[in-house]
Amino acid sequence: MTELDFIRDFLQANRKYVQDKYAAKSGVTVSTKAHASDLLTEVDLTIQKRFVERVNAVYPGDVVVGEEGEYSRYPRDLRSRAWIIDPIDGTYNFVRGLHPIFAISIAFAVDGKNAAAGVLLPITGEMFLAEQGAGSFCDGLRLRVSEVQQASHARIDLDFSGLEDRFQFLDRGVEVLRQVGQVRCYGSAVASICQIATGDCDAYLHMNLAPWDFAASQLIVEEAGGMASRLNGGPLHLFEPKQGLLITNGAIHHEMLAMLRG
Ligand code: 2AM
Ligand code: CA
Repeated sequence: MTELDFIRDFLQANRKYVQDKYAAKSGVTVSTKAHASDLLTEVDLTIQKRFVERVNAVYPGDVVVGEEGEYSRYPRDLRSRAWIIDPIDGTYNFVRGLHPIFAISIAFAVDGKNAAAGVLLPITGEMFLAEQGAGSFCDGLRLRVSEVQQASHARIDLDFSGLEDRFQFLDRGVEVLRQVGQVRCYGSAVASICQIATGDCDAYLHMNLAPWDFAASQLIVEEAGGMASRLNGGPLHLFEPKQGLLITNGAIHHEMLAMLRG
């Protein structure tokens, strides 16, 4: 079994649990984290706990990095075999049900670099899988980014974690709003970034994301021919403190970078 098989099996095995919880979400336990709209549910905790148990059983000694609790820290040795999980990305969407756009995101990294990745959108059932150097796929179909060449013709997605991110966006990113063709804001970094890989979206911009928010979808986009960087154009390394990132179809990357201040 490869690491990609392990990821696929875990996602398949947990889809029904998440669907059932979403269908009965008024009964799901919800608490808050950093601020009143930073939510945590029993589903986030259960998925992460199940994943840790599976990794410990199949790959003892591997490190798990996850959004919740004691797992939200980086490997002591960055060369370790590491699994990076966001048990539910788009937790707010899950809880409010305004838009059933949320995802389970899992990446496997060696030496601080993504090697395999899987993302499941439990409601639609779409599953994105990628392996370094072997392309990315959604439900078995090979993915390719869009050929949009100009930001003025592009659809870009944005998200904000909280108020501080919005203020930062006003300082650094407001020129994007003046220049790009279409703007969307869905509240799930993982789901939006995967849409760049399918060619439906051309860029994603966020001022402040952690590795579990982008690790898997970054590989999925890169393997579909796209590009990822920090907001200053520098490399997007996995285990760095939370900060901004830009992921695009590649063709509009430099034009988008030039719109960002600071
Ligand atoms: P999450 O749902 O897993 O928290 C838009 O809100 C995007 O930013 C989502 O992908 C969300 O991931 C992420 N995000 C990161 N930090 C956040 C925070 N403190 N509050 C809300 N969303 C956050
Ligand atoms: Ca997240």
